[in-house]
Amino acid sequence: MVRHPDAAMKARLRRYWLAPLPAPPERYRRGPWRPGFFRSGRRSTALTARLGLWLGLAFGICFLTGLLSHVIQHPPGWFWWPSRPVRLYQVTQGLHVITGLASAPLLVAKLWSVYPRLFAWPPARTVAHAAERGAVALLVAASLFQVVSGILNIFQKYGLMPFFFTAAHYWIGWLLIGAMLIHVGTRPRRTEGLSKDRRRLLLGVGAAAGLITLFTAGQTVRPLAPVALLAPRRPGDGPQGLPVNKTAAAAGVLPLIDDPAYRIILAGPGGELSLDLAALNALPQHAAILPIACVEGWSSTATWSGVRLRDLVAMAGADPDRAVAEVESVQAGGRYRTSVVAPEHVRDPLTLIALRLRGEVLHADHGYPARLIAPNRPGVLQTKWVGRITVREET
Ligand code: HEM
Ligand SMILES: Nc1nc2c(c(=O)[nH]1)N[C@H]1C(S)=C(S)[C@@H](COP(=O)(O)O)O[C@H]1N2
Ligand SMILES: [Mo]
Repeated sequence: MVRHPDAAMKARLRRYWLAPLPAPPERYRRGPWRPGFFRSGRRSTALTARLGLWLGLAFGICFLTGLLSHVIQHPPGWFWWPSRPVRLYQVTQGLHVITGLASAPLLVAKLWSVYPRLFAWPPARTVAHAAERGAVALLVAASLFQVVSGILNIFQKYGLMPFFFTAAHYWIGWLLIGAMLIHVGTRPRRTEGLSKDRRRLLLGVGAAAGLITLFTAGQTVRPLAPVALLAPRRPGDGPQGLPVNKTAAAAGVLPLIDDPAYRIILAGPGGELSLDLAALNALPQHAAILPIACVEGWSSTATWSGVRLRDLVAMAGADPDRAVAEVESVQAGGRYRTSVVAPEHVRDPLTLIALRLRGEVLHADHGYPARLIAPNRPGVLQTKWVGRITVREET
């Protein structure tokens, strides 16, 4: 019989892939590797599968909303992000953190339900089996990393993370999703129904997830603010009833913003203008009700008022319907001292260089003398203590 070369190749690959690996000597089979070491009647494939389904959904939502947050902050050329609905980012990032937090008890329960398999004997039966277990190990590590690093981030425990959170969390998000897809493709199928006992356990895990949500969602869902006992921030905390991420003192801007020589330099095709506070106040003032929606998952809405960015863009000699503005803070350093405002947002009449918050002059910590506030943007892009605006027309 003549074999097709392709088939021969496949057969050979299959042989290597499924070749049995030698088992380690029996005398190493000690401790948790002993047969019959684990006995809990509650562990079951049905339970594991259900937990996995919920966890998979939660991680899927985290991945998509996280990726969205990433491209909004680092827009690739093809990406377009609208300025309306004004609360869209508030919702997607709120969902990211809410779902992420709710996934913590699911992850703990899932790991508890499968950890005896860590001690399978023999550790790897075939090359395929070894690869599958490797993917699971990666999945477990990446899941723990995402949930733990995410929680440390929202509680601002940067000292406990000796790496740049955003980059690590972003790349491990990809790793997690990749490992999860492999796992979904190779996992054992569900075989049994859920016993009463296991159903009760599942309910308990669901209740834990629900309580965590109830006690944290108030950082972005206003009606739940009074019970946001576990949330790092609540919408009404802080000066002028709004939380602060970086204070004026921490940013080192206090002497600069109180200086009578404070100006906004407005640079554009028409040249450079220097606007002091009196000049800014003499321009037409407009109000906008907009949230600050921090990437860390808290948000708070207030009435802002000040000068429309599109009016300033026109003063700089550019067409406000197709201009890009770079807004820079007087802050000397820091990752968030500048942000780029794309045409969609420049054009929007709700995009303001705000001078007031809830009718009062801005508090120093909220960006006095002037700060950017625009609809549907992450908080990190709402630059405080504005010192320069550079306008160019899109070609
Ligand atoms: C308790 C769970 C989680 C919390 C509290 C959390 C929190 C956060 C926070 C605060 C950010 C914003 C980072 C920043 O721009 O400063 C973020 C971004 C992100 N998260 Fe999570 N996260 C969690 C779980 C996950 C999971 C499970 C995934 C993926 C499977 C994920 C994927 C992402 C991605 C891709 C980003 C964008 C990173 C970037 O801007 O470059 N997160 N997350
Ligand atoms: N210049 C400057 N602007 C900044 C920041 C900063 O560190 N420096 N932090 C940003 C972040 S992360 C958020 S969430 C908002 C918070 O605004 P608020 O402190 O007025 O609530 O300001 C943004 N503007
Ligand atoms: Mo933020």
